[in-house]
Amino acid sequence: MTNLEPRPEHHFTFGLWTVGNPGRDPFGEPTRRPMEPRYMLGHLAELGAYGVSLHDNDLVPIDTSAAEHDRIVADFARGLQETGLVVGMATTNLFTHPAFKDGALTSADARVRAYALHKVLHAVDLGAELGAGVFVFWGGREGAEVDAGGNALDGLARLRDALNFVEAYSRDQGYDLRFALEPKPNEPRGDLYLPTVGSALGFITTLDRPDAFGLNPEFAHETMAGLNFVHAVAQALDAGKLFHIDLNDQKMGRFDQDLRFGAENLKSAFFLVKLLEDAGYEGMRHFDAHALRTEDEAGVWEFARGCMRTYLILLERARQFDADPEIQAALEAYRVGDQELEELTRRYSAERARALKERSFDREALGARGPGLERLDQLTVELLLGARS
Ligand code: GLT
Ligand code: MN
Ligand code: MN
Repeated sequence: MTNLEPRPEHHFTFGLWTVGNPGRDPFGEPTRRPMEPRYMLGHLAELGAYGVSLHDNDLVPIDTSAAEHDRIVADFARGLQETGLVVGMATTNLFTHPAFKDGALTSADARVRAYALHKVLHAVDLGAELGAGVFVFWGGREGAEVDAGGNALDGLARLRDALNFVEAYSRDQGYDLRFALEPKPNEPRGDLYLPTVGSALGFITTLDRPDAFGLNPEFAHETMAGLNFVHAVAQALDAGKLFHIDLNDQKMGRFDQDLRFGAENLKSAFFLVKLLEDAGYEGMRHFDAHALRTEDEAGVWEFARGCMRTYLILLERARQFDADPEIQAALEAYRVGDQELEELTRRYSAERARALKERSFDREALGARGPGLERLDQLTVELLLGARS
């Protein structure tokens, strides 16, 4: 094992709401005491994190006066300076207050929409002031339990207007912010709008400035929908839209568990780390998860340390995968090249199309070939289990 100590250059960040999660669930009261933001900064810095992310109200309670707001923000900025941590991402809490019970930016009530937009503009100011590079939109209340209100289409139009408004405001202020949509299929609403990475990618193309918007996909969210998170991230990368990522874990088909990274689907976590690193992803490795409700504060820091260690162990395994001669030979054998055919199919021309149509193929031989995936996958499993070191 090489050095598994997290370092700032790994870009590991945690939401204030993640390590600060007090262990409340729909059936039970909190099991842990709330922690002050500055206290969390100290612990995260000690563990080797690079920074934090926050909702407006993770730092500044919703009913704070303007003077008190400035004092809280200045105090937090001092904490950042002292610990060397940065704010990687900022966002707005548009889901806790009852005003948002039937949607925020997509609400059918124009007053709620205006209040939500007002809250986002202030959160954008806060994010810019604290140096966040990415601003996230997670539409936790943007959805419905019943469609009798007919909001599905109108909701998208309202969301589009709001996102365009916020982006134009940010540009007008000269802020250096990129915006990232975070899809989720359900919870807390019965159904959320923009449920998957694919839906969000499609929606972004309808915005005034699609270049300013990307994705903040979350492992748990695609998994809840029964989708393959590695594939979803690959699609976001392919579109140049992976602005940020929420790393955690999740059993398929359950409530949003936000488990410690790698706690459940180790193999997917491995291929995800490999994908991010191979693609040269430069953004934050952001953990949006929390300690189990069973845990005390010591368990919270174990959880945070565990997220980062598992990422680094998987990163080391990815390098081992690349250097393992047997695995590389199996991969080489899996990928069958054919220079002539590749040349013929690379780019359309009338001549190539004609030549391709005239070719005959040995369908039986193609169908008879075993690509060796059982062996390749078993080698991967053995590597992950430490049986190949
Ligand atoms: C909330 C949610 C997360 C989002 C956060 C951003 S808040 O905890 O479960 O997935 O990323 O608003
Ligand atoms: Mn998230
Ligand atoms: Mn989640």
